[in-house]
Amino acid sequence: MSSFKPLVFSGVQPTGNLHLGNYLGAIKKFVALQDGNDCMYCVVDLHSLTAQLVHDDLEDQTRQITAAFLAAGIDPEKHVVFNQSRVMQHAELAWIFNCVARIGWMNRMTQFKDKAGKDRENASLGLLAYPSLMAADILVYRATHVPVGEDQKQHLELTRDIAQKFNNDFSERIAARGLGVEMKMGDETVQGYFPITEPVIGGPAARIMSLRDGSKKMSKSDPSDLSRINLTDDADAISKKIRKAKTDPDALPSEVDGLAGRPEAENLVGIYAGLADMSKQDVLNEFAGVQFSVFKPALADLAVEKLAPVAAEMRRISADRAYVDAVLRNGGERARALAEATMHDVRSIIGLLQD
Ligand code: AQP
Repeated sequence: MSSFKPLVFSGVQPTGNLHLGNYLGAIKKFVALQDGNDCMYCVVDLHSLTAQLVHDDLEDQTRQITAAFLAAGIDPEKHVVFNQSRVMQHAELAWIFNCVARIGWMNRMTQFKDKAGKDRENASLGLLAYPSLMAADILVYRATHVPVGEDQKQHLELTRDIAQKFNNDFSERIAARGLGVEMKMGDETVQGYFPITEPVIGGPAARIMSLRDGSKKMSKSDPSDLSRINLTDDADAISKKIRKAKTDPDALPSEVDGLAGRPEAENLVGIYAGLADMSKQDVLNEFAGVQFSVFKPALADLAVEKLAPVAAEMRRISADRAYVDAVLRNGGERARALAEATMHDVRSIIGLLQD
């Protein structure tokens, strides 16, 4: 009996300027995971329709995210970089998962509640079904590991629930076709067609907060541009936003415990740690007792040093539209072949006639 081949998958929506949260929480991890793993990184353009159907510049936003992947260091020769809508099998599997998942599961998703707001009845059906499409993105490649920020944890738990229900509901048919793969579930060894995917979440920057409000996550859709550092910000903008970041009047503590109840201070320490590849404690070892008037300029210098080369590379790559399009086309072809192999099995397991 075989076991699942390790495969990393993750996606980013083309819904506006990438910010430091996307970079530290996700893209930097994508780059690190390239060594020693097969990886698939996707611009999830179909997801971007769930909150807003009409976009003025979806094609360019898709190219822009692709340029950010490449500028950050993702190698499109060794790994697969593509846009979701090129591989129609994502949408096909999402429909099947809509029939696997329960409405109650979707209703519990905090991202749906946040994004739908008070006017839930008027939210798109796509926004409610978003996690089902996300599960399909991952499972159509039978990916085993998914690097994401902490805000996506609940969606990944739902992906695991969907995989498990599919494996259970179709267990006999999966076994009859010899399509079961062995995996560990706690102390038990079970068989299933889909892996129970592991989230890769963690580190000091798994949840970067708004620079204006330490209780809200840094987000593309925050109306205040001062709340986030965009990957395309120049040195002056980065320094200004860090200078204006909300803080408290106290000096930095010597221990991580001393950051409890100080969300803005904890956020800036986390950003420093994420940019410098240090732990929060390492940062405090260096800056214990220091006032924000000293820490903020040090953080701004570090942010400019780390982000300026990525921004410059993004501009260079974006200018070569033919190259970006070729990367996506080539990645789409590679992804489609893999996704179709899964869908062939899935159609057979379910009993959908096919050629
Ligand atoms: N603040 C954050 N801290 C750490 N990680 C974050 N991510 C997003 N915000 C933070 C991670 O970035 C990846 C891509 O996110 P996405 O574009 O697919 O969706 P999102 O989470 O909806 O991003 P935004 O910026 O918050 O957009 P809006 O404003 O539209 O909601 C994911 O891995 C995510 O966890």
